[in-house]
Amino acid sequence: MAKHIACSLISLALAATTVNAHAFFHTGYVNGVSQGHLFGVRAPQSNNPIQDVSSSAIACNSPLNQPVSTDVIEVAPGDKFGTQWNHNIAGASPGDGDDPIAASHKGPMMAYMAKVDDAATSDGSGLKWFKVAEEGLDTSTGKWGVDTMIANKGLWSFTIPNLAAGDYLLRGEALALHSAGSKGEAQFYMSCAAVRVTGSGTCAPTDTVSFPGAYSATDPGILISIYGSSGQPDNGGKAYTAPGPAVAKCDGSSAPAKPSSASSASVSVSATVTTANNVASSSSKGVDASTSAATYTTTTFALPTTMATMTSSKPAAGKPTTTSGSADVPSATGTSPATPSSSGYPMTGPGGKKFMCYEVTDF
Ligand SMILES: [Cu+2]
Repeated sequence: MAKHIACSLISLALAATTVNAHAFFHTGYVNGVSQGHLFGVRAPQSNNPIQDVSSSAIACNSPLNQPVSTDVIEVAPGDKFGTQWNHNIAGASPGDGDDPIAASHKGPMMAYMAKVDDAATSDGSGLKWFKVAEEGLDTSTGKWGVDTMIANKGLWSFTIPNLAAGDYLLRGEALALHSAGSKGEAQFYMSCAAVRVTGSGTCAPTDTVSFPGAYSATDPGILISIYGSSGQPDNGGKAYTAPGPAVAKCDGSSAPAKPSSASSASVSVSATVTTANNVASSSSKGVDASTSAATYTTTTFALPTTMATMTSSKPAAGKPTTTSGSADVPSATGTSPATPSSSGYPMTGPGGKKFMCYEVTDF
C-alpha cells in the first residue's frame, strides 16, 4: 500500500474577493499621543502589499500617497513610538471586519530605523537600516505581532533606543504570512516616517542592512507555511524567526547571531494535488471564481515540513471535493479548519492557491 496526500482547491470566489484585506501605516504616535494624520509618515497610495523583496519599494513603499509629508516627528530615547495601522488610509473604519487588517494576516510586526542627513527630504534609498523592534510569534499563546496590533485597534508600539541625536527614517512593517507557503506570496506592508531624535543618546548601531537586500524570498521567516497540524496558524507550536537582522543592541555589544537561513521551509516530499484544470493555470491574483470545471489534473510540489509529518487522518480517497469557507481567513470561522481526523489540513500550493489536504492510504 502507499500513502499520498490528496488536496482540493478551496474557496476560490472568497479568495478572489478578499485580496484587499490589507492595511496602511499612516500615523505616528509618541507616548500614546497621535502626531497627526499622515504627519511625517509617507504612506503608500494603495494598501496592496509589496511581495517582491528585491523591489526598491521594499524600503519605503511606492508609489506614495500625495502630497508626501515633509514634516518630521520629534522623539527622544525611551519614548514609546506607535505605528498606527488601518485598512483604510483615512483611519479607523468602524464596522469594517478587515480593519485594522484582516485577521487572517498572521505574521510579525517590525520596526527599523536608519540615520539620514535630513529626514524631511530623504527618500529612504541607499540607507543603512537597523532593526529597533520586532514581535513575532508567542508560541505559548499562538499570538503573532499582527494579533497584538489588531488587539490595540491598529496601534503597535515599541521603545526608541538610546540613539544619538539626529534625523532618522523609521520604517514600520507588518508581514502577513497567511499565503507564505508559496514563494513570493508573503505580504509586506510598510511606511517610512521621518523622525528627529533629540536628547543625548550615544548609540549608533553598526549591525545594518539594506532594503532591498535584507530579505530573501526563501528566508525561513518569509517562505513558510504557518499552519500546524491542527490547521491553525500557530506555526505548529514551533518558534518563528522574523526576517532581517536581530534587533540592534544599544549597549555596545553586538547582537547575538540568528539561526542560519538554511532551507528549512520544505522537505523533499511531494504531494499529489488534484485541481480543477481551469483554475490550476490561473494566477493567484486573478483567480477564476468558477468552480464548475469538469476535468482535473494532477501536479506535485514540495510539502512544508508540517504537512510531511502529519499521520493521523485517513478520509476516503476519490474525486476532489470543493470545501467551503474562506481560504484567506482560515481561522475566522468556528468550524474551519476542523480537526485533522475529519477535515484535513489547509495549505498553500503553487501560485498561492489554497488547498484542503488529506492523507489517503491506497491499498
Ligand atoms: Cu492583505
